[in-house]
Amino acid sequence: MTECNWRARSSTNFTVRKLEAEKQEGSPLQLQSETEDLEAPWEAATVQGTIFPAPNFNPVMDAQMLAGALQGFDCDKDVLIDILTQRSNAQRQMIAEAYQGTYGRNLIGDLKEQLSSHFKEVMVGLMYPPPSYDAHELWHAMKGAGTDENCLIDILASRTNGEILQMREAYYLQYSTNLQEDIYSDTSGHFRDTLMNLVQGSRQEGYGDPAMAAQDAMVLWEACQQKTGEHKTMLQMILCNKSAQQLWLVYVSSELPSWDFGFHNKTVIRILIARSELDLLTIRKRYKERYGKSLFHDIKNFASGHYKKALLALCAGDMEDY
Ligand SMILES: [Ca+2]
Repeated sequence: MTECNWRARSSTNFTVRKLEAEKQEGSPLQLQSETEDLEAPWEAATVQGTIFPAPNFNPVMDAQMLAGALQGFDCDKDVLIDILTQRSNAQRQMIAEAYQGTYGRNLIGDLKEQLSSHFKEVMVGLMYPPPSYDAHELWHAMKGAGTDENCLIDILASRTNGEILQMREAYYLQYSTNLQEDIYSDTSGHFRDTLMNLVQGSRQEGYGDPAMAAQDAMVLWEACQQKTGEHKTMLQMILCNKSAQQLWLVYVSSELPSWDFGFHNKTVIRILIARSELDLLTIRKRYKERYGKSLFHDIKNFASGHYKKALLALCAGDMEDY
């Protein structure tokens, strides 16, 4: 049976410094035992991801397969999907190192060059360590005119305090600018107050009660819809006092109905990539409970081609029940 991969995310294996070509000596098995202590049994019982470290992992062999797929006359996208969606993020980092070591080329660069559109977004997104991916998403949510408010709330409300501190560091390293300052200048009013609170990374932690989350979801949804400021106190109380995991349930429950009115590709990609090792299985269950159709079913209907295939692989499951 699969088990919760919470510990993988709680660990510091994903620090942005991994980007700085730090040599990775350990095997995935060592990575797990090293962080064993961080796993709390009640978390394992509550949340479950869909992607796990591949057994018998060989980064050099994966790098060779990817090179073959990327450098051929016609890029073999199935190989990219089979490898990149079936490895943990930590393993993908090792593949990128092996790729660089063997071919002297940057894997993200080659993926960007060879791929296009949403499929490219998924494959490239999978290659970022989580804090860098968050930083990347936040940057794009704010750059230029306007703000992708959903993206800001999604990321800041669903990450743990430790993850927020790491994303701030990654943001600064990648963009040479301060995340708090960017949020402050790109937003306004109560929404800004809330985000500024969240980005402090000093909230209570721990997984919430799902029934409470459903109730909060309604309040939050109303608050977001009306935008009159009437619910601002409630909204701020929820966002700033509840734990990240509780917030995530609130967010998932309140935000996903909008998919009924159109498939918001950026949101779908971001959630599937960021949550696949953490709680995507739990999200799938709640999605099905709440909206009647499975996430798998909706992706199948809305997406197409290799993009669809990659999303379904991350979603990992075609069961009718969820
Ligand atoms: Ca902006």
